[in-house]
Amino acid sequence: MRSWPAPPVPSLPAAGLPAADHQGDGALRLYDTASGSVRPTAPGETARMYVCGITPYDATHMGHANTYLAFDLVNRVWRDLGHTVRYVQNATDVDDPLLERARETGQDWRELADREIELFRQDMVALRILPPDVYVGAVESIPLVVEMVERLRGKGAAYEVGGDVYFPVAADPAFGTVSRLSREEMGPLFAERGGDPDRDGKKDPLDALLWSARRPGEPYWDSPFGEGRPGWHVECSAISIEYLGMGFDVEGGGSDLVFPHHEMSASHAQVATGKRPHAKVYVHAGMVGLDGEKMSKSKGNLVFVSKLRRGGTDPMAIRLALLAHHYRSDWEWTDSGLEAAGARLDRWRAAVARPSGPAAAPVAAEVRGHLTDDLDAPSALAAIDRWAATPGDDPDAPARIRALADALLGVAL
Ligand code: 5CA
Ligand code: ZN
Repeated sequence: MRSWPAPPVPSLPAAGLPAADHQGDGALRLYDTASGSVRPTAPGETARMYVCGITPYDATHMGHANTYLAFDLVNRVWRDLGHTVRYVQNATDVDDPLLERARETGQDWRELADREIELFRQDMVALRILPPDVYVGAVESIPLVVEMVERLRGKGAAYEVGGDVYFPVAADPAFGTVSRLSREEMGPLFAERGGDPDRDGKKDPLDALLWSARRPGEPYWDSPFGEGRPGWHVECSAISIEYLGMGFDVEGGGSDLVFPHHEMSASHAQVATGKRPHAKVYVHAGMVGLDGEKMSKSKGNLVFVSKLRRGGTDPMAIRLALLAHHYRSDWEWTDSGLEAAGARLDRWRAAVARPSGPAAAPVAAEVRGHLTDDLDAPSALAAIDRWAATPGDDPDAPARIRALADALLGVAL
């Protein structure tokens, strides 16, 4: 599938040491859900990242934008540290919610998916989110999924229930190590997030669907285990290991994907390949809400990026409104937050239009220090606020701060 065009990224003076030297201190450190601690990432020259993409049945809302922005910071910080970044993202372009929405609204599911993916691309371009190197849909990845299910079947890690194929979680001794949840905690989340704990014939209520048998009126594909379509978790397992291999640096998504999605994807991949781990670090962005509830397509309480853009909101103000919150916190979208971001954008633009300002190098060091420390964007913004509010006589500083905000924060001034 087509990705989207990349915005230019200025390279900053005195950017990081060669990537190979970033073993500890200088490295990007991120909170890892699986270990419950902040850990250094990407020791190698190439940093490899997989981020779960949208299910394209509605437009990009602020929750999505916040999650993709968090991983855009990871991408930008790694590049600044001298890494080459290999970034892979999927789009779940066939799944229950998409087919339901298409049915309800009388649209062709493929047209709905294509249209929403195109709108997502435009939103990502407007927000200056760096594109994935591989942007790939579930439909075009069906041969990979079939191959993966075959591998699992070959290892005795798949069984049939009425034509559907399930993954027995008992096959993975490491099951549970991504989310670190107890079985009691897993049950309700599994049911809430697409699982079917009560299905008769399953060996364990938590066993996950790998392949869903053909149902009347729904799209299907042929496979050695019958006509049907892929389960959700196996889509991200198959795509991530095809394009990144096992043990890639970061797997990312919103915190609603910790369990079951990232847990199951890791288990499928680990059992199919006999290797561990699926990802070295599992990183999760907080949930953005509106009026006390998680913003979600199913709840319908949405603020869309495209709608604000059409109303004339500067996408850089949207970006700053999101960056004002730490990526791991749960927070509520408000009009006043957006207004404050617009005012900050005006202040920064006025400050970089000055003939001179305070020296840029200490600000760059501060911004880098905050971002490498688990992406502390709010503190990075505060450092630029202080620069903007202080007079100075360095004539090079305004252009340097402009490049700094662009390269590391993705904010074009
Ligand atoms: N296609 C799957 C992932 S393979 C999916 O979860 N799609 S989604 O469209 O529902 O969400 C896309 C991304 O946005 C996911 O990483 C999800 O965790 C994140 N996300 C969804 N809602 C919110 C929210 N309210 N706040 C923050 N992130 C969110
Ligand atoms: Zn996913």
